[in-house]
Amino acid sequence: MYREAWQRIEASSRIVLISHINPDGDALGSQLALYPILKSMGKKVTAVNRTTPLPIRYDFLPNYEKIRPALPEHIDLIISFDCGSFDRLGIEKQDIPLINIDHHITNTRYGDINLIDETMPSASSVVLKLLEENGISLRRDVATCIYTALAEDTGFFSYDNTNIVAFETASKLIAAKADPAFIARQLKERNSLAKLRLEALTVQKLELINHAMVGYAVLNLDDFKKTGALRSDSDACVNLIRSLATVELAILLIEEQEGFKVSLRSKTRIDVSRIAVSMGGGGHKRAAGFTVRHKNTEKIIAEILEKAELS
Ligand SMILES: [Mn+2]
Repeated sequence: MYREAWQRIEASSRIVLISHINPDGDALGSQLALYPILKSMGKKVTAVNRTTPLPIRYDFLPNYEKIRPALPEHIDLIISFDCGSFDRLGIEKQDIPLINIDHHITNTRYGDINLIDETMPSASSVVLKLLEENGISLRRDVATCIYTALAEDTGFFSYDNTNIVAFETASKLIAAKADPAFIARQLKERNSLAKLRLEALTVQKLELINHAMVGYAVLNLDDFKKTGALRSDSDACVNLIRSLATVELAILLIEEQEGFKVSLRSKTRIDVSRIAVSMGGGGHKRAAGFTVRHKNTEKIIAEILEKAELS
């Protein structure tokens, strides 16, 4: 499969690299890892993400500024990264071959070639395997992107997807001159005051139920206005809820125009990907999400508890 994917890349000249809407570090890092490599192969490459503005915290990634919000006119191959279902790319169905590079257990295999390995700690680890299997050597800019993606998806090597592959991958990337301390500083020590205020508000609004085993908070549109925080700042808020000693299941409801985006996190027992899939979303065992098109927050919480078999 890895060979076949590379042959397809070699045979194409106008290639789009696209990651999921509301991208995280794995989405952007995986996508940007391939950008300079395909460029150096003489391909016309466009990196696309439909979200504007992009989360600024990833602005240190090489070629971050090359990402465009729209597809170019002529394309012979699309490669998607870290995206469990086609709709999360935010584009219309295209009559163009697609390589789907991912590690979500819930991936719907929407590609013509699907490089999906759910044992991988990050989509970027699948990208590294693609490069290795095809004899492509690592360069520093590429290693920085792959490492950033890996560090983010493993919670800096702390979540339970932190397996031996994560450390083996990391050591290869550091050998290729990725700088772990630099990357950690970029991601962890450049918070905006607005983001810290959104976190404070999350703690203020936190509700604990089921003997404090479940923690949830609702962030309204107004909360983002009040704090000046960006939607991407809320990723940290759901992890903050999970960090409470008693919490096994953390739920964050983020208001959108027509409903809520729901983020789920668990510590050790509850498979939140299963809950998310049954609500039309997807993700991983310990981190998943879905969206709803109504604003009845009590109903949303009750449904989650029922699916988690906690009600
Ligand atoms: Mn990922």
